[in-house]
Amino acid sequence: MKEKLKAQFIEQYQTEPSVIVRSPGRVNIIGEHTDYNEGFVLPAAIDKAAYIALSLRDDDEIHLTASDLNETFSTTVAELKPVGDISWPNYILGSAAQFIKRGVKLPGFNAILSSDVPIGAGLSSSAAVECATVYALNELLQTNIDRVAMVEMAQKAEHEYAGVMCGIMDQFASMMGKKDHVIKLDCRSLAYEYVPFKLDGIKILLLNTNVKHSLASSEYNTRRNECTQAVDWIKIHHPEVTSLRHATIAMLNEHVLPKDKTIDDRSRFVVEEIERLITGCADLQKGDIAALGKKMFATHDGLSKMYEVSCKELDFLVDFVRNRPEVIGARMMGGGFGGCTINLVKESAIEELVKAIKPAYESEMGLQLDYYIASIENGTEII
Ligand code: GAF
Repeated sequence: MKEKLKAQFIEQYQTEPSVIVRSPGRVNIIGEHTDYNEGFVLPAAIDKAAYIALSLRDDDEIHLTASDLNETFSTTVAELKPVGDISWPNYILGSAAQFIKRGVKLPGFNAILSSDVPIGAGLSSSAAVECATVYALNELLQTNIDRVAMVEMAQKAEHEYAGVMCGIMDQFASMMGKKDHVIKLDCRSLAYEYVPFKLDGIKILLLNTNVKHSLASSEYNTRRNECTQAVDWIKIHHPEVTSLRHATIAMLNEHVLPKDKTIDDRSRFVVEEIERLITGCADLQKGDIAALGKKMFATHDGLSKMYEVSCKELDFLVDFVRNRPEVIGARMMGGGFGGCTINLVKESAIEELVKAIKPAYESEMGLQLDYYIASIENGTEII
């Protein structure tokens, strides 16, 4: 990838890139829609990544190329703003804009982007680009911003330039990932712990529905607002509760359920999911993978029935593997409405499983099923 990007950069901009950065996509073992509720998540960076080659310019022009799409985009630092009709420049421009917001004098730059994180697959292809851009610019501008602050800048890029009010999980996993470890992240304090994740004979199998329903980002923002509404109702009686992280089932029974069943379902899922993550992470640390796997199925059911962010394609894939002894756990992953399921599967049985599920999915849904065996890798780095 390094040599390929370098050659493309020279061809496009007639100079060598000053830096090439790799930033990975992510999986999340358990803990979905908990990050923006100040709960915990358990993600890891994977072997699929975005790569950006970048050089600063002497003027204020910004020239971008998406090499996989064969598209270019140009603007200037003075005119930096979100672009309406295409999405990929926004991840780079939004990340660059964060430097200006920090008072850094940003010159123009040339960049080439390439990525093998499938788009719309729930593997955080956009966070990977944001983290790669922030990291590359931090390096070249010598701004010495620490990694966690860069995570926050990348998250703001998504809020301000892509319009998705995401939590911090995806950018954190991409930037902070560690080979063969998952990250137990407290999204309130940003305290984190690396937990070993090397399971004998078990692999992470991602099944890509190849569908991304158009409501994904609007429904995401709606879920956030629904959680805020629940907190507002609880706060009237318990002023110390400022997020669902500190809500209890008893509080929901008393102050949310009588008001609105849907908002109760949403917030009940989140309160249960935070608990599931804590106990599921303890299962992992004890080596009780079967118990963790059961919780993954429970997470899927909650996301599907209470949080209502699944879809028929994701439900089909999870139901198909539910009673197969070779599948330890499975669930939809990420924001929802399409993308991948994450499956913990006995390595020796993966081939057979794929042979069975692929034609079943394709004939039932009329869509192609792609699959990847993900390995857990380090986070953002210069290559
Ligand atoms: C998306 C968001 F970007 C994350 O912040 C997180 O909320 C996730 O959906 C759901 O857990 O990936």
